[in-house]
Amino acid sequence: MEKIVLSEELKKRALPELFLTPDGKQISTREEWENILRPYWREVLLREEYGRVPPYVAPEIQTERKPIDFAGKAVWETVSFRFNVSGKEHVVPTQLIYPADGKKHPFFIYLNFRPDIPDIYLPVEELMDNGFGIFSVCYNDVTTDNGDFTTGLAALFQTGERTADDTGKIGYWSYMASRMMDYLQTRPEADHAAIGVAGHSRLGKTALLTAALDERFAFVCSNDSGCCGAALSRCRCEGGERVVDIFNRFPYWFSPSFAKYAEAVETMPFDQHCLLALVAPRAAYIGGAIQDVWADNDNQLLNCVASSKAWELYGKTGIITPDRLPVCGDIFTDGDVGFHFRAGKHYHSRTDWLVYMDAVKKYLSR
Ligand code: GTR
Repeated sequence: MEKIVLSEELKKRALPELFLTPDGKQISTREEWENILRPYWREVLLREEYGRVPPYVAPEIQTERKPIDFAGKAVWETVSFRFNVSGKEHVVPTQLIYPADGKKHPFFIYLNFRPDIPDIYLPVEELMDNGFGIFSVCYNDVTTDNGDFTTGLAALFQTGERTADDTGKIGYWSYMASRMMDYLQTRPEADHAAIGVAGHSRLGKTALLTAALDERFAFVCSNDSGCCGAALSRCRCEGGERVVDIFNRFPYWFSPSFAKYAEAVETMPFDQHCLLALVAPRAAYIGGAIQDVWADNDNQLLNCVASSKAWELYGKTGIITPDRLPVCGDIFTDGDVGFHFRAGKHYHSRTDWLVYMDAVKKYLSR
């Protein structure tokens, strides 16, 4: 069915054409996407928005089993990653929890605000009961959430003042998620083709970037990520966060090169549909909450619609949605791009997890 309301909304945003090459050619095949536009958008997003993520470094790994077993149903190990770059060291502690049935399981790599297990954002037993493993890291243990690039992993890679396309903090948190993926690939408890990444808010932005850059991730769940995450930046909705708002408060999440767009969003040669499209043909689930106006839910749903054509190139179905803006209670998870819109505030709730787990299970069984 033709989407009149949604396509009118998208027209107003005058987004850069997802399928138009820099030399003005319209692409229509998966090969052209993979050979020309996929690498192009990836390059643009790193150069102009998030900064270039640091080069691969192999960490030294140490594991230790914890005595807590979650009513006999799970195994909990701490896994520490010791990074050494030119004599500078940093250790990142992470938490690995998986069902104790000796079988392989799909996993969530979870970027969290706190190191706690369980956590208000991470209902561990619920995840175990649904057959998922969790590999969680506290973002401040990777590098602190501020403009100080002499902390954690940032200290190992950043020399002097940041300039141009030097990595922002989102890039460092994302880098860690990929190193966790490296390690999970060595663990027999994980179904290596069924590992996803999830995060909330600034870490939902990070989760999206991670899945966009690292094709080993089978799925991404980006909760309430909003501006510079799942929401389109052009034509923000009444009360929604603008690029200028985010850049003025959190310039260190991005590369310094992003500054030039803060007050000139319409000049950006990209928008967030270019990021979401990089996840195709894998699964992407976006969550919103009605009281979280700041995250611009209309623009989150519109991004799902705008980027879905990348899935269609693969013969897959992007988002399946009625032709209207979101209404509280919406759960659209029948396609490979999903969106849900729940009651309440900005928060990574059990309600969100239940939607994501259900969507991922459906996806993995297709
Ligand atoms: C807000 C920021 C949002 C969102 C949120 C969070 O203050 O403006 O973009 O990322 O923080 O991470 O909790």
